[in-house]
Amino acid sequence: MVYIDSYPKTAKLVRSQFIVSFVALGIGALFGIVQALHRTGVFDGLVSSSDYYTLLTGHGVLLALVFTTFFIAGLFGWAVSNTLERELPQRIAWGAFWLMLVGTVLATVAILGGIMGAPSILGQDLSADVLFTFYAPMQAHPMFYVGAALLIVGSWFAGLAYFKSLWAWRKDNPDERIPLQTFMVLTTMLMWYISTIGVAVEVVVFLIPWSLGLISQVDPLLTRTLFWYFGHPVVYFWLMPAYLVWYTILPKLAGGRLFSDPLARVVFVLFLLLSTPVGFHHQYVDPGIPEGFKAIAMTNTMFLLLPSLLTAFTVVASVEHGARQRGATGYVSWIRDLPWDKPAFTGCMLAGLMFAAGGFSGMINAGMNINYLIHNTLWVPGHFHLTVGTAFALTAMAISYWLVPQLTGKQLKRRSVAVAQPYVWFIGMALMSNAMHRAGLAGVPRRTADPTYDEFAFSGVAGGIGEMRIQIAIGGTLLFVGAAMFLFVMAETWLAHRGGTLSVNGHIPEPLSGADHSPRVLDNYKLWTAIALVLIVIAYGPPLWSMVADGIFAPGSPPIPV
Ligand code: HAS
Ligand code: CU
Repeated sequence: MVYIDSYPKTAKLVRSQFIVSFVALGIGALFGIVQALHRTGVFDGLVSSSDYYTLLTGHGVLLALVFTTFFIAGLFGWAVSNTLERELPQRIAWGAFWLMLVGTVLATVAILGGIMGAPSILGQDLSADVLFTFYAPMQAHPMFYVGAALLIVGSWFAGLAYFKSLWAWRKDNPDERIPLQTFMVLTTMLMWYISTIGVAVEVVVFLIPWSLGLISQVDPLLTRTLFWYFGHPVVYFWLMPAYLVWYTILPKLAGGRLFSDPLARVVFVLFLLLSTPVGFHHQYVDPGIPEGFKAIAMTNTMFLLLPSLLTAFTVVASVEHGARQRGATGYVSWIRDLPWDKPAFTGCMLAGLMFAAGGFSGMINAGMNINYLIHNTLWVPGHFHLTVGTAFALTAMAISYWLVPQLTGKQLKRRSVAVAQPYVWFIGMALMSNAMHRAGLAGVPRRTADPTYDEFAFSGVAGGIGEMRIQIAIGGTLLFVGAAMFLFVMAETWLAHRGGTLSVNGHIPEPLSGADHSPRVLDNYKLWTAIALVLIVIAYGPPLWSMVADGIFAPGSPPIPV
């Protein structure tokens, strides 16, 4: 039976979440092309350079925070209901949706109000050009922070709906292993609960009172630290849903089965343990954090490469297994026999391929000494457009080609556009992110509307800055076209009439090595959460203590001697 007929209520919820997510994608992509053309000097007549930062904030918030969170909530809701075979508890799940939506609207209005000259609220003009990392000392209108807080609290309730489903399922199935997709969802959510505490404290205790004028100052180092405590794990909150798709759905699309359920569980547990005690790798240049603790964060980060490297091997092996099931032979030529005409498959594969490059640039970021070379340069946006902007975004779009028909009961429309779309994204991103990486090495700064300075010539790495800029502009334009193609296919599919039997179904084949091969301890959430907390206390305890010991609102805690 089609998903929409088995779980009509949750299907409606997931559809609503996807609609918000896709609207955010459309607006965010529009801001993206405006920026790409502005900062490369190709066309800077549309917005002023001071409004550039507001658009940049809108771009980051709508894509990295809203498009992602709503899509993930939808994907997770589908995965949990489908594998636990029950509707999500509706009141909590819809409550979560509305909280997140109200939060999103407040934050977006606060950002856009800054450009549009909206009326002042609470005695302050609307503005939020604080970028998607929104830490002090830049300050936004309180509405922005309240919106951000609601989005996060909403996501907590979304998680509660998954856990409640598990508890209900457990009563009926006392001895069964947690189905793999649900296991992945819950592990991700536990990581999310642990890490969002940091940003929640930052926003509620510091930024909201400060923006309301209730307190006169905050400690920038402390609020940055609380932000990055969350700011690294959030990237795995984006990555783990993509991994859920690559592990559980991609092998099926390739015609095969996942290699190993136990290994997939180990990978997710490793993310739960290691995602958080690494946030200082975003603060290598911050004063006031002892070098030794930065080195601990670097070491943990290097360990954190392990689950992704395991994933690369397992997912590729599972896809190869699929190709061989379809009769492929040869060491390399099996790649030819994969279903490259299925947009969901192609999108996930190209997303994975790009993530291999994005992961390697991440390793470079993580090296404490090489980080000084690329920090705050265009290299970093180059890195994260391969990771969140492709590994996540392209996987999300690709899997929508497979999922939305099941959520609506309608066949995918405009299939030829859908087949071409991942390639357009891939080529656009290859141009843009490669040029961004190189421009970063040449010293071109990130977050800069007009990165040209009188009497200063950026030294070229290969080719010239002009050549890199034009690649960024062309790449950015292709990405906009790619997003538009995706939204066009979605709109056409959504608006079509239901009819005919669907060519897709949500059945997930058993892995070659199944859950019965997985040690039971892997499902022991209490144990893993406890270890994760201990690692966090070791990594963050002393430096955080030194930041708060001189008063929590006072900036400039003296550095601990090392
Ligand atoms: Fe990162 C900055 C380090 C992963 C996102 N990162 C950022 C920022 C964002 C971001 C948004 O250490 C900017 C924040 C800001 O605004 O300032 N990152 C890492 C490391 C990893 C990493 C070590 N990042 C991600 C992921 C992200 C993401 C995932 C989003 C989803 N990142 C950093 C550091 C900074 C940073 C520093 C700060 C830089 C600075 O100075 O500001 C690792 O997790 C990466 C491990 C991944 C691999 C690749 C494995 C390959 C796979 C491919 C499978 C293949 C398939 C198919 C499926 C080692 C899994 C292939 C098909 C074939 C046919 C072959
Ligand atoms: Cu990070």
